[in-house]
Amino acid sequence: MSQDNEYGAGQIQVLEGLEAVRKRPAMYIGSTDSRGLHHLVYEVVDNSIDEALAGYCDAIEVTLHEDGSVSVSDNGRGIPVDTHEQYDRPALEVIMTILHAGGKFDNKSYQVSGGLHGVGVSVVNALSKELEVEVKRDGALWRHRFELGEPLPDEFTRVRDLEPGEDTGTVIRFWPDGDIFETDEFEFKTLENRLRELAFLNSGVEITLTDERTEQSSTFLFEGGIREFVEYLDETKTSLHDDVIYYEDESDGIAVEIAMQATDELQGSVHAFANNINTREGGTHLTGFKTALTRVVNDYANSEGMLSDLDGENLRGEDVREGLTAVISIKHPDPQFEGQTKTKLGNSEVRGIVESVTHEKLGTYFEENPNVAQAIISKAVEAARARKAAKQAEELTRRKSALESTALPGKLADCQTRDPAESELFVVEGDSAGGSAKQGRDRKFQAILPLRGKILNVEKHRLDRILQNNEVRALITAIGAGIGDEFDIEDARYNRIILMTDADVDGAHIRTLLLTLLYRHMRPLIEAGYVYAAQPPLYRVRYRGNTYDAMNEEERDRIIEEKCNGNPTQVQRFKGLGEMNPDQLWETTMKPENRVLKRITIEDAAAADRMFNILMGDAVEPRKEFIKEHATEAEWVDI
Ligand code: 0RA
Repeated sequence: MSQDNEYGAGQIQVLEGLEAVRKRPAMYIGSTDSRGLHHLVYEVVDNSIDEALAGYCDAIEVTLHEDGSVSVSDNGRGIPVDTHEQYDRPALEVIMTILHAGGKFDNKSYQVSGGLHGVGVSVVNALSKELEVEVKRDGALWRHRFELGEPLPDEFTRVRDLEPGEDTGTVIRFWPDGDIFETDEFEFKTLENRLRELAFLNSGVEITLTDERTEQSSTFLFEGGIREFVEYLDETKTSLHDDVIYYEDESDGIAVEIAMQATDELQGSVHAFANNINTREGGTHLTGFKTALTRVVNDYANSEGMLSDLDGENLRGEDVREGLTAVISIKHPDPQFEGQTKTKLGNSEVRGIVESVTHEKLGTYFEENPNVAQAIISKAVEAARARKAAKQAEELTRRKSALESTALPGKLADCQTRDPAESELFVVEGDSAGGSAKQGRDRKFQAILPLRGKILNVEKHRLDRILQNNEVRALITAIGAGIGDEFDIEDARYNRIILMTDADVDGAHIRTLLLTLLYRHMRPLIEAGYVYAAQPPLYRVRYRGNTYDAMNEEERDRIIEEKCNGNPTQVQRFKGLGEMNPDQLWETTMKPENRVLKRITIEDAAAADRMFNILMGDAVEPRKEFIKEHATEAEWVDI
């Protein structure tokens, strides 16, 4: 170790690097909110995954400690502790303190590092109050500690010799800096979802998450890799064939793995990953897959004369992908990430590689499994027919049709302003609540659309059938932006669409039906943050002439305790919106100064897809489980 009191060139580089990270953390980890906080963990785990991809590690353990720290341990080779020649300092220090140094050490073929995180573990170090590394290698256990990213030179020690047969590995434990992050609360579920995904994407690596705060623990190990990922995504669906279709190949140092399964669902989902990063914006791997899939299916269908019903037309990609669940995972030595969120794969050579692998392997699979090919093609032909029928219906429902000006639904009590930015649409369950809402509202900017009973379950029907439903049509015309391919958010007549349903099981069901419709067919509304759930109070407490409303039982009890000396005059439970008079509804649920709205967000397309399947599909048990688990999960906002 050459560590003297004067700063060497290396030391200056370290301090400048750490300072840059601490000054602009968002540049390195995206944000300093909960998402950024969780990125710290992913960053450290990625290093262990790299070690696994290099073939030296098959177990990773993530632990959430009670003191707010997180540790990530692996059984890899251990971070090198000898002197790094270029920097003339311990290699471990270089990796932990110099930006982007991690990867320069050896020629690992695929590093996880990419667009989303992959900035290197030194960034985690810079953003941690304290960080401790324990390495087992070269016959000993070594420990090194850092504060705010800076090495504590006296705290790099060889602790003890390894026992004979003792495993090598690395443990990195860090305490996130509370001055940097807006929150210090790690969420088990969030981490669990990402670690599960990593375990699917890296078969044979066992990943354990332990929460010492709650004594929860999950272990993921999938020998079947992305095949099991597809089975997981399709857990509640009916598959059209027994085994998941799977193929893999490597070409020019680029590894391609694809798993897929056709189901009897209407919704399909293709999830594309590059170097373990969920490329939500797609890219060349996805394009290559889609092109080849459509071609292989059409080639086979034509050779078997299966397209005679389509007036000589070929199947479109969207027909073929109806009900198809697929996971594409590629690993590339030098991935280029593009797009707004850097989640679009840009490498142009990947397109042709995925295309030809798919063409060859899927073509062969179809030849060898004609029953599967035929099941997939029959489904696609049916989809194509429905698509043609829907096109006609869609055009009729389009706002900019000749009917437009007079076509607003009769039940809509529209607002006076024509400025969408100010306008709100309350979609209300039932005519009686609709009546109260109409009387209670501020008609300047609040419109009311009462819907009667349950709308059609859109998960179960194709668009042509959905568009025949009166309640659905009323909603589409009121919003005024079309639907499906024709949807244009620029035409939305309201920038807030507020679902106001009863706080009971029926209300939750209707809200879910509406959300499914919006999610499947008007998704930009959700993405733009235009969709909200109203939160009517559940309880009203009176005490000596004062009235207090409570959203839930805890709040009710707190009010009774704090405002009523434990002795309220009256506690009323609102059973439904219809029980409130117009004034109460306005004061508690509609008036902007008082109300609490829950904004509906789509964080994770894969999770959302699963949710809608579980919630709207046929299987009852998973649905019950899911509702119990996620009952309180959305984000609360005051608007
Ligand atoms: C650089 C070189 C070598 C291993 C690692 C980094 C390494 C880093 C981390 C971070 C967490 N776990 C890790 N495991 C390994 C390999 C040097 C060698 O033994 O040849």
